[in-house]
Amino acid sequence: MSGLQIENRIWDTVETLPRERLRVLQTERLRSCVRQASQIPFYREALSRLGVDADTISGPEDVRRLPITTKEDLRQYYPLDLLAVPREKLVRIHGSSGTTGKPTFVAYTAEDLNLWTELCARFLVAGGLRPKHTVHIAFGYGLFTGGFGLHQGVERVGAAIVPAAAGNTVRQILLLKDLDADVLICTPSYALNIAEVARAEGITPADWSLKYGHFGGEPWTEDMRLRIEQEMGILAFNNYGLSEIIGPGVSGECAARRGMHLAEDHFIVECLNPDTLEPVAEGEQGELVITTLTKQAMPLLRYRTRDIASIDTSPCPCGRTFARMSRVVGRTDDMLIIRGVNVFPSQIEEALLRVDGTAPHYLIEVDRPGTLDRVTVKVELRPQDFSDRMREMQALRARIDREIHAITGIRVNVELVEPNSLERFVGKSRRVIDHRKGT
Ligand code: DLL
Repeated sequence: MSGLQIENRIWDTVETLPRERLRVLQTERLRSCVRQASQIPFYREALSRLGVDADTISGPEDVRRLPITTKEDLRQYYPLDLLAVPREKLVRIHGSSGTTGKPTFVAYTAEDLNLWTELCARFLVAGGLRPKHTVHIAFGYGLFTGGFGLHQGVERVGAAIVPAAAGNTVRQILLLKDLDADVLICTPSYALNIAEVARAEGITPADWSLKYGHFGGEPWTEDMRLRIEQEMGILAFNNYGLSEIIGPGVSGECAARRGMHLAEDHFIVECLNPDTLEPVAEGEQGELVITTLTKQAMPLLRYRTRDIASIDTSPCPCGRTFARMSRVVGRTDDMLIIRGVNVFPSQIEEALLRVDGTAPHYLIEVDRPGTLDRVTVKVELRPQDFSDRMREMQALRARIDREIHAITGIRVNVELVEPNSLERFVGKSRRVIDHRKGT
């Protein structure tokens, strides 16, 4: 663990609004959001079918009367048929990082862009960013919201930006060192990749000025955080968002790092049982369903994120009153059902990181040769632990198998592979190949 600590600073006093006043603000905004959404024929019809009139909304709970929106709805109205403003009001269009088929787009008015910038500044400051810092952004700049979103947030705070973008890891390390970056921004898997290449080049944390990392865009575990912090000598902060809603900035960690504060003044976030769409009890895991309260160009009502997490409204020592979401444990569409047991790739990652001698690089392959599912987990060894001795390697495999079984309850085939043999990612990682799909 790094010895660094950060001072608690709050970007916007609204973040400490008493929850009773937050309710009032959310209620007012929910009414205006329903009015704004009514500009879109799709929502106008759905709202009138459900008999919802903005004036009858009396509290944030009334969000439950609104229609649900899914990714399929966005696909159906491709490319930009869910606009609530005339096209000439748009100033930016981004897209989701969907790996299959057409992307889904998100459009911004000038006001939306300003909001997005503020939300990114908010979590960056909560996680230690100060105007004196130099920030290295190794996210892709493009349709993906990571690069531009974080860039705008850092600019708003007034720190210096090195817009390195993703890729060419050796060069990233040169820039990080020579420009004395204090902060690294990228996906957690790319941070690990950078750390690994730096180590191979003989660089230790003493050789650079990095102090903080802001990582997001994909699920990662607490053990992964520890691993990145140790390798880089930094404090690592988690931040969450999705392009359909606005991009990064939906939530982020404060100095206490006990969950990510949701920007509840701009979003109502429900945590629902994905099968019944009923709310789960506070602290229990469910699917996050988000309503945008203030977005102009593309307001979304009860958007099913498919992300599984829990929500905690208990007071946080930092003084912010906004609820915190847990890490995302996985996505409903990433969840593997293995012989009837639900398993998230993040659980396998957690198990692997508990076994000394493995690198946090892995690939999960699932197939069904006969009638039973078979899972193979390919795990990369660290160069120093790679051995010719059969007995040592077998003991390591057995340890991995035991940890995976303890966390997931399933037995898998563990295949140890050579150092540096699995694919490395500069953006979001892909850890699962499910051969059962499409069969
Ligand atoms: O990944 C936005 C973003 C960029 C967030 C950079 C944070 C930092 P999309 O490409 O639309 O947008 O992907 C959104 O990524 O639904 C989650 O499944 C996942 N995700 C994003 N942040 C986290 C996180 C951006 N901190 C999808 N932990 C979301 C876990 C995350 N999953």
